[in-house]
Amino acid sequence: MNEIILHHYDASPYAEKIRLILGAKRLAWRSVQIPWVMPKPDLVALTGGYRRTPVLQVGADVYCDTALIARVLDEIAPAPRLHRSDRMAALSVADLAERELFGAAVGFVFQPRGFSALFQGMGKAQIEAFMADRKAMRAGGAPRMELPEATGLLHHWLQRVSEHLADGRAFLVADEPTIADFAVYHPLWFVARAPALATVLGEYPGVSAWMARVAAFGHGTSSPMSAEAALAAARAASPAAPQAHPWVDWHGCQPGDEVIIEPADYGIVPVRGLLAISAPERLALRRIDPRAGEVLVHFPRVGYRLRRP
Ligand SMILES: N[C@@H](CCC(=O)N[C@@H](CS)C(=O)NCC(=O)O)C(=O)O
Repeated sequence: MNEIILHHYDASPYAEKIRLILGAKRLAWRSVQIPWVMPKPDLVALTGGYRRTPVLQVGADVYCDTALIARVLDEIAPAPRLHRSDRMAALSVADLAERELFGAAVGFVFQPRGFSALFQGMGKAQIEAFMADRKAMRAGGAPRMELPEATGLLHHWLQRVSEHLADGRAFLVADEPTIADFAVYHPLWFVARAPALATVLGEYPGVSAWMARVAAFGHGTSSPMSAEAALAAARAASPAAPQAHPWVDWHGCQPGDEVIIEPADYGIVPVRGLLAISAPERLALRRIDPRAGEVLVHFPRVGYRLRRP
């Protein structure tokens, strides 16, 4: 099998979600560090425009969004299986955490006491570039949550998780970890990274103990890879056969139609290509890039828009 390549940066909570899943599954992977802000020319050569973090690459298949990346990792390494159709509670908690808790954590950390951790080691120009980049990334999408609402929602989640864990269970939904554990964990990890704000977690010892159990999965075995080597790996490989996925269509599209896919919430950069997969849960575009060669760029269906150019 082609190597598992994660394009990410250390401070990204969504990347931490995937690094921990790689750890829980004891996988070996290659680590490509990407910039925090645009431009990201090497990443975009693979994705066709998608700029969010992280992105998973397996040969010439490029997977955008952690909702899909987590499912792909379940296919590559089924134990522990994080998504099970008989565990709808796990899937629903994960979806809700991505929608509510992540926004609350970001709104909470974006306060002066959080900036010191977020911007550690950055100069004034870098901080300004970061703020301008994130403002541009949210243009046309959902605004960042205001601090009082973010604080209230964060406590709401912490209280709820704390009460849920009070019966002594090890993980949120089952005896083993599910996708719910990783989706709830990564926003709290983002809060925990800011020492001046992490005290909020100390108010919920059961949550802190559960966080330690999730953190103990570690990150698997990673070794660094350059962006150039990742592009060479894409050029050397062929994308997986799209026929493995059933074709369902609610857009009036045929295989090979030229379409655009973009996130529906923020970081809305259109990716243009030929529709290759239109399955119930996922979409993929075929594109040819001068640096990456022929690649298949995959997206989850939920949370993304498909339209004609
Ligand atoms: N729904 C996406 C959200 C990813 C996301 O928002 N990632 C943040 C970093 S944690 C991001 O892309 N920030 C801007 C950037 O890295 O350029 C996913 O699950 O992958």
